[in-house]
Amino acid sequence: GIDPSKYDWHHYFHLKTIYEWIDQMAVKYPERLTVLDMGTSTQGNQIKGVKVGHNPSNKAIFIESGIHAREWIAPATATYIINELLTSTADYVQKLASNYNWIIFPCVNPDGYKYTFEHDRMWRKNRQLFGTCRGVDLNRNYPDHWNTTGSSSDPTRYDFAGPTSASELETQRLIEFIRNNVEKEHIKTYIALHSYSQMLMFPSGYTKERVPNYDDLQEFGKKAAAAIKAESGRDYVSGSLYETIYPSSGGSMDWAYSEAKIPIAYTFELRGPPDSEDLFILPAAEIQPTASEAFAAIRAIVEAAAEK
Ligand code: ING
Ligand code: ZN
Repeated sequence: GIDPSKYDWHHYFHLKTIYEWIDQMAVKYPERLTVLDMGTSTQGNQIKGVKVGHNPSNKAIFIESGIHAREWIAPATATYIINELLTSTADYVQKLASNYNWIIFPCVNPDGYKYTFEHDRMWRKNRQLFGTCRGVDLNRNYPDHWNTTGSSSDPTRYDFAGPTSASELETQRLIEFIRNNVEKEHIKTYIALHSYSQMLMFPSGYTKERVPNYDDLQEFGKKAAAAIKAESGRDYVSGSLYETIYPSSGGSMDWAYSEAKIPIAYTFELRGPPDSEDLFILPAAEIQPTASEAFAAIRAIVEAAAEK
């Protein structure tokens, strides 16, 4: 690992370094940052997160990233947001930091993330063993219309939904954390970070049928896409997940929305590299602009929802 004081948004970092950086930020900002522990993964790695802000009457925004191991831009974006909330002197960021509590878990698939650094850059799933092959797609393992569309029962596949719904420890840890905290922390917004495709998607993933607050989610999504366009000139498409990317069931966002009843839920597909074969390998030079536009989109969603 490296010295965590060298942590920045011009490089991608190992799990260990991300966690050391979190611990260091907790020492630096003890009044505003609390380190959270979701428990351990299949291979015994910690699922560490943070809570920024602790006003008990504030609503909370929950951000999950790194559920897919190879999408390195997602954890990098999550740590960027943590850093902005703690260090930015911009008026609008300070308002976001004082008006909301932010619960952020940068790496909800730590075994997979480590594996992409040590063995296979293109690994997606967790590392659970099934005979001669490994891995459940954790974003197909959630208990909401599990394995009904856009997932596989074949453990050799990249979109293997698992042997049963919520079979994986990582899934169970997140479900348990949300169940224990959704009311206590007033979690009203759930954001899942992925790459690549430049999309801002809301439920449902498993059906084309519209959710009750479809119009609101569509409106906030359009405002978020406009915020990105204004910030970086990039075009992001917004819409329901089913209609925008591909039908798929068992995703964390669908579960958070329909089972945990978090009314504002999005999955962001962040940037991929231009003209490349390896669309998950975003050059490190693009971390900063990608993370910054994602934060602008989250801000737009949060502010649009507050006006309702
Ligand atoms: N895309 C997501 C995936 O899991 C998604 C899209 C999100 C599907 C939420 C289902 C639920 O396939 C990537 N790039 O991982
Ligand atoms: Zn993904």
